[in-house]
Amino acid sequence: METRDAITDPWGARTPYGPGESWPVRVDSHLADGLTPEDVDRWVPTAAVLHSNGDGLDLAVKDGRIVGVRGRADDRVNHGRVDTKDLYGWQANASPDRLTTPLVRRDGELAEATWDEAMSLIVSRSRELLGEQGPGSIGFYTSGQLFCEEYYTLAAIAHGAIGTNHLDGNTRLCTATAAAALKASFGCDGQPASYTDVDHADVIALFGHNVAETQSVLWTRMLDRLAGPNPPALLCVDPRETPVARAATLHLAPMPGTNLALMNALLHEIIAGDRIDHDYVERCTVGYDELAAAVAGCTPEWAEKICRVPASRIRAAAALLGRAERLLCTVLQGFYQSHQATAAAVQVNNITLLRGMLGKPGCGVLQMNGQPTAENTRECGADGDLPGFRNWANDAHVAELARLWNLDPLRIPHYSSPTHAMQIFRYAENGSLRMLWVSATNPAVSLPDLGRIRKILSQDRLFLVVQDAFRTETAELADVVLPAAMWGEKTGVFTNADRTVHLSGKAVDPPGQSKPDLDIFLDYARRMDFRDRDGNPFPSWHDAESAFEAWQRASAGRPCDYTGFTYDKLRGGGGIQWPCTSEHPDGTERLYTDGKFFAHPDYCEAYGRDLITGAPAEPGEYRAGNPDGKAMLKPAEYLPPHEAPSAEYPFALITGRTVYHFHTRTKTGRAPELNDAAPEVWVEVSEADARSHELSDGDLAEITTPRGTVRARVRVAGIREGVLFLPFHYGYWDSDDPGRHRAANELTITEWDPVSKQPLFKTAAAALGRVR
Ligand SMILES: Nc1nc2c(c(=O)[nH]1)N[C@H]1C(S)=C(S)[C@@H](COP(=O)(O)OP(=O)(O)OC[C@H]3O[C@@H](n4cnc5c(=O)[nH]c(N)nc54)[C@H](O)[C@@H]3O)O[C@H]1N2
Ligand SMILES: Nc1nc2c(c(=O)[nH]1)N[C@H]1C(S)=C(S)[C@@H](COP(=O)(O)OP(=O)(O)OC[C@H]3O[C@@H](n4cnc5c(=O)[nH]c(N)nc54)[C@H](O)[C@@H]3O)O[C@H]1N2
Ligand SMILES: [Mo]
Repeated sequence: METRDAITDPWGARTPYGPGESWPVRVDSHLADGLTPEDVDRWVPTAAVLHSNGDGLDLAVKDGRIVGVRGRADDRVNHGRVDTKDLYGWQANASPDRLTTPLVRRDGELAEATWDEAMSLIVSRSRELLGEQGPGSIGFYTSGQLFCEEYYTLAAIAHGAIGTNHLDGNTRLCTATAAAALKASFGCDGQPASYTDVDHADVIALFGHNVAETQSVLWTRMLDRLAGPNPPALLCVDPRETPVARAATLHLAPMPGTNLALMNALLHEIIAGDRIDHDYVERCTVGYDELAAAVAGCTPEWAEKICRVPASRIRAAAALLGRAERLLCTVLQGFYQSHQATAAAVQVNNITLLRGMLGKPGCGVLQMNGQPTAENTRECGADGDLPGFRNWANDAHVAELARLWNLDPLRIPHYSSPTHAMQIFRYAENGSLRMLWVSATNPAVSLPDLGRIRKILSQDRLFLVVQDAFRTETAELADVVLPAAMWGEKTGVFTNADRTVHLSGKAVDPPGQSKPDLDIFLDYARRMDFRDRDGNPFPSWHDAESAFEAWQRASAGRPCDYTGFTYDKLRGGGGIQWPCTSEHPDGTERLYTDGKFFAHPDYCEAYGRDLITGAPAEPGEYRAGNPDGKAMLKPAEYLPPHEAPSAEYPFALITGRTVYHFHTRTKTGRAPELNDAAPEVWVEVSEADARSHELSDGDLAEITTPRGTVRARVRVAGIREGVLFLPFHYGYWDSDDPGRHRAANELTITEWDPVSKQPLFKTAAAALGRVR
């Protein structure tokens, strides 16, 4: 039974509403063939895990199996709606090819093993390495898809018990720039705005964000505003004609990698037209003069030459932004996975600040997340930061963490910022990192330049542990594979892109011997016999709820304060936004409503980095520039991408997503409806480029960069001339021809934004040819 055909129409029927009204409820549901709601034994509350929107859902359970989903009508995020992937993706849980036992490599082959064998191998290798080479030889690469409790536990084990600085998440590929941009402007991570701002905004501007396909329920909220009275104007900045672009009032299609030039021109126009809230800027910010000086020469005509967007359209966009009374901006991968990612994302914050569009209904900025639990990776310090948005360069913050953990502060590495993922892989390549424990991510498909990644991960000298629910491309390269329980099979909390926290309940038992990631991490800690200063077992917690309570203590007094939550309060609720404390027991809709920021030198998460070079600022420098902890207006000068189109590689190659698939398809590829909707990789080519290359829809094309070649079927599509788009969802084995590579990341480059260290998935130069 299903309430709508979400494959042919991913967004469903309109329920129009006007500004300031409440978004109407529409409950979507899908149950396995032949079942009706009366057949369901139990409904178990959770939220969506195939994007960052945090849509509230109930899992239908019958005879101990998940048999469907239903949106929660009372959830603040989705008012009952369910994204296409979530309607069908739950089927992956019961897939017959789930991992059910640990595997260890024997004589070159992965073979079934007991938990005791697998864990003993990991423990003995860890002990050897700690004895011979020290904590810096061990690294952890985790995810944006585990639960809060699991990240906090992993952060405690890595930073506290082992004392390695090498812990990061795939959030580095995903929302590292969101965090970096928020730190740069507001002194701390934490999303200022709320999804309810869509209900009030009169202008919504989307920067490199294909929300229609990637947070489809948030898009239905926008579509419903567009269909109602007094709709908002929509500005879309994307080189492709996405569904967002097609619905937009104004669509700017800049050349990939030129976002910062465009942003500087928009700022130039807003300042030249004096569309500025001078009182707000004076009261709440520092840095105005520097910003104004930096963009003084950035006219629309200057930007037109770089972005290849007509100056008149840039002016029109600036007028939209400049005249908005309630302006909501969103930013995502079109900005984040680029060479000046943080610098460009910060300019969106600058527009918000100049216009005083913060902390009021309909106003604000969503530096979006992508993965369902990426927010928790960052909060809990599993992402190359310390737990609770603590500042590694502030000794008082490190001392506080040491008190919480009852460890010597010297045990927690803080001589430099925690190692970012791209550097962790470099250390593995160089051989100084000898053990890498990968949880809930599939780097053999998702990291750039896969030829290099495969080489690194298959080295004999690297002991690779992979903890996943499936035998992924990465698991194939592992020394030990640990079978993990997934969403629906374990309990924990997670937080979406607008700070909404949900409790996700255990609906069914995990298959075979697979276990929750939390249990695996704690089992490792017990076997390693980690102890705190008083000789007690560390971490001191033992299950999800006690881990959550430990995390609550760590969050106390920090921006992401969870002390007002309990599991009971979250159970079956409609989602609550942090900070949630005894003073704000119902959570907090918007941050910075009083014009005060988390940016005071004693409190801030980071002292900032140079937006061009990424060099970290000294504490004294930060204090001198921002003694009162105001928001910071930071300019940056545009620089062209390193790998620009050339005679040999004339196209700009970008990569991204489709509405039907999630990442490397370990889940959506196992749901028949989703797999059938997009079973094979394709390449989007503009009409003019298709013509000049004698390509038509459905032809097999070859896309080549200096790193490799991929074959894909042509889709003639609305995309800028000179630009190619490949979805990155397809792993590197093609079932018809196992020798043929088809993963977009065969083509991408080993380079990253200097500030956030987020790799560049959206700038490479490529050649296009027809396969004859
Ligand atoms: N269906 C689906 N939804 C998802 C996911 C998924 O895999 N599938 N993944 C989730 C995750 S983890 C993430 S991070 C988000 C990502 O969500 P999005 O960021 O919305 O998705 P992408 O397709 O990566 O990129 C967005 C757009 O950036 C544009 N773009 C490329 N280069 C440039 C550029 O130089 N400038 C500008 N302005 N735009 C550019 C692309 O054309 C693309 O339409 O989606 C989340 N939701
Ligand atoms: N070319 C290109 N590359 C990209 C991007 C792009 O736009 N273009 N986007 C980047 C972005 S934004 C992201 S977020 C990454 C995503 O890249 P990945 O994180 O590599 O992608 P996933 O397929 O989501 O991998 C998650 C893995 O975790 C497993 N898993 C799911 N739940 C659990 C669990 O509870 N426990 C455990 N242990 N395992 C679990 C899944 O089976 C899956 O193998 O890709 C990045 N790579
Ligand atoms: Mo992501």
